[in-house]
Amino acid sequence: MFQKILIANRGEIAMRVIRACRLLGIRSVAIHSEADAAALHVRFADEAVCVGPADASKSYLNIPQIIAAAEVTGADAIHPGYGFLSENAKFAELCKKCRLTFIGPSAEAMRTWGDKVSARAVAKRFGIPLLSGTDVLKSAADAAEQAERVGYPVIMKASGGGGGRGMRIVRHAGEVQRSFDLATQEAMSGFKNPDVYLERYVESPRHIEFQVLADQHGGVWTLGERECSLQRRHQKVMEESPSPAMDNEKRARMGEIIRSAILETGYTGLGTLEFLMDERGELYFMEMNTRVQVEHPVTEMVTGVDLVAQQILAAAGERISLPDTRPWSFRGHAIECRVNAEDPRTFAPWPGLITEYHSPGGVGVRVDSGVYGGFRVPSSYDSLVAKVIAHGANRAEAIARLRCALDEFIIGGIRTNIPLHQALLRDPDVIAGNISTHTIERVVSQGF
Ligand code: MV4
Repeated sequence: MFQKILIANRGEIAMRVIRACRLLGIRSVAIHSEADAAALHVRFADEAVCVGPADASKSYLNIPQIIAAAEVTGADAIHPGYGFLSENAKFAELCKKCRLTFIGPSAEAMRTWGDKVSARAVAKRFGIPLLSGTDVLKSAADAAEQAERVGYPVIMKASGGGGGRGMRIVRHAGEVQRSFDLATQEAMSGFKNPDVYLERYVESPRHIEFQVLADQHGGVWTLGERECSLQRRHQKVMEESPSPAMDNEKRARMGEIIRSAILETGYTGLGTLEFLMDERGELYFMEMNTRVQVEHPVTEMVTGVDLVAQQILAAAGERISLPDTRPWSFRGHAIECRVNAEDPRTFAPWPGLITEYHSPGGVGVRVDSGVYGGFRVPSSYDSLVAKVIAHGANRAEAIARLRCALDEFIIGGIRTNIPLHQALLRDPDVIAGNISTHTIERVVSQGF
């Protein structure tokens, strides 16, 4: 078992990992930038090392400094959290060379699943449903021919992209040449990989993702799904589990397909397979995230599994044992609100000093926070300051508890998007579970 883990991250997820370390009796090392010297994760970890200036490329992404910090503190593993270095296969490889365990899948698995054309090929081999689409496009002429076969509209995506970056909708044959050239250029400059592919475009999809956990002894668990359709510009705002659009039959069928794919590819650790659901309710695989996700708590609430603790145990080579995790054993409903330091109407970041802070409580309420009263939210990083998660016996109870929790949450001195969350939870369509990727836009335009 690990004696000491270095956490290569900041904010609420660094706090979440420190909590799991404490629970497991593992010492923790925080790293931080000069802008984060007074951050909560620095105060809560057993040790802390400053790795560079505010600019993330010189601190939280500074690989030599981070490896050196692990060596001087005698850490035996590195937890990357999400974002930053969490999906960097080169970093995972370097950790291994330095005899540090990277808490995540192997570098090879990160490459296989991180490249979207390669992930599509794996999904196809194991019978995970895919939209009609292509391999890497060889030329604009190839793209035109394939688009005819798939049928317009199609969407061109960068193989090295992800999370909505590097995508281009193509509605007519006349747009193919220009789209192919631009997509290829953007893929090259954005992801250092010019490869693009295309697939059928779904106009109004839901985003539904499945959580998996695998140990190094052939144990694989699928822990249900999360509904993440409430997003703005590919930034998720509110997530829930289970999805109002799923049932146990579907859940068990998808879970079994995913379980066998994960088992047979030898994938280990936590992972999330992201799907689109089309207007007819069919699910199609999009991409896999090979890390812990921001929205993991909603899965923890309905399954009762401590995902981060299990992720650490799996990386240490422990045999995982969980109670019954078949869909019929999941309990109730959980919803998460991402509380951001931003203007609730314009979405402009709103960093600054938090002058007053009171976090909510109550039955079924959980707050994962990275801030405190007196902390100055830096402008250099993403604007997430806390997550409020409510669990209930059913969706209506989760919503009721979440509303109360949001009303209690006092964050003074900065603007936050709490009013947007309150408006969303008053919206009849949100209350009915009729949500799509256009819901936030509509609620904002209606004013609140
Ligand atoms: C799509 C799509 C429509 N058709 N693929 C955005 C995130 C990335 N992982 C996949 N994304 C999309 N892929 C096809 N074939 C629409 C989106 C999309 C989207 C998906 C889920 C939630 C919000 C979205 C917002 C814009 C576009």
